[in-house]
Amino acid sequence: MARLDLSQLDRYIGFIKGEDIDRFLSEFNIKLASGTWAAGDFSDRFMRGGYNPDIDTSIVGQLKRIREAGFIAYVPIDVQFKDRNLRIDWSVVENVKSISRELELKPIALAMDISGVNMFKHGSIANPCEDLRKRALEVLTESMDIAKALGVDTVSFWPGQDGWDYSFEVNYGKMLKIFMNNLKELAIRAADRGLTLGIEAKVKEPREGNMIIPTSHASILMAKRINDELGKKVVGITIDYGHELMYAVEPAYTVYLAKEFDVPLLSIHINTAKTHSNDEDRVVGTGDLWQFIDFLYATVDIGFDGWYALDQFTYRMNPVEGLRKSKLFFVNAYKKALLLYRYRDELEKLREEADQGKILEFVGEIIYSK
Ligand SMILES: [Mn+2]
Repeated sequence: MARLDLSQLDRYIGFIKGEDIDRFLSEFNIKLASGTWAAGDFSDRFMRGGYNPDIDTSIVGQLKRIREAGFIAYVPIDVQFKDRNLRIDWSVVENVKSISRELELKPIALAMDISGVNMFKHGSIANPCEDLRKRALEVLTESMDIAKALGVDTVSFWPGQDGWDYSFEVNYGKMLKIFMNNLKELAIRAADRGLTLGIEAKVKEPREGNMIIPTSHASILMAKRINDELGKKVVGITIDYGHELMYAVEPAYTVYLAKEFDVPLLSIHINTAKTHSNDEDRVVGTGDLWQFIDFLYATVDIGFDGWYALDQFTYRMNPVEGLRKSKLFFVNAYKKALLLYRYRDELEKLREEADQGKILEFVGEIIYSK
């Protein structure tokens, strides 16, 4: 990769910490942001009142914590700018813009997530009720106005409640058709506004059966078809590392799959989950390190130059501490990916020889030392 002078890696021997963390990110042009939701508070069905009930849970409080944790960029959620009737509260938009300037924080995309709006508990643009589908389309279109006002060029849509809990609950064919038609309509509206539309897959949760986009294989297929029909690349995907592990695919493979089918990889959500588990959203880099570094390597190898955004829920940790730890481990894992990439010709040669022992030793030496 021409833009990187990988010989500079020699300056980062051992565990990167302190001021070297930001130096590393800027030196290698790595873009790291945080979702506002990752700054807390966090609640679940066991602790409905939240795990940190004393913190400021407003978007302003979240932005302050993201800044305090040493971040320069963030991704907000559309509903944070809307009132109970889902009308945009422009005073919040203006306030967030001014606080962002003050904190020197930059919004880099807008997450569109209405899965927490009770009215849409049976789904948004694939809701069984036509009136609610129309309303969801309207609400999401209005969200694009927020994106424009914030000056971001990507909206990322995660249809968490569109799906089913039980076998036979829905006609999958009908639901898919409705979803695809409305997704295309959303894409057209995004394009009209100069925005790209990201879609994020997840196999389940909150839906207990499947979500309408259960895997990135499906999101790639959906994006591809709509882009082909529109004759331009409006729809891309967001890969959530933990979501890939939920259905036990190789996350690095998904990165190459999007590339192979010419579907834009618009952003990457990072966190940690166990294979075939729930969406744990734990601190980055605390799981299978080989697999995570392999994933980061894949993003470097395909030339991904977008944002990695923390999508985590560190329930029993102070959110600022959780964000800091993820940044710390992300940087150190990324260094390993770059070290491997520096010697990629050698690695590729070993791969061609199909000598597993040599490949493992080559990779292992970098992962376990340096
Ligand atoms: Mn995510």
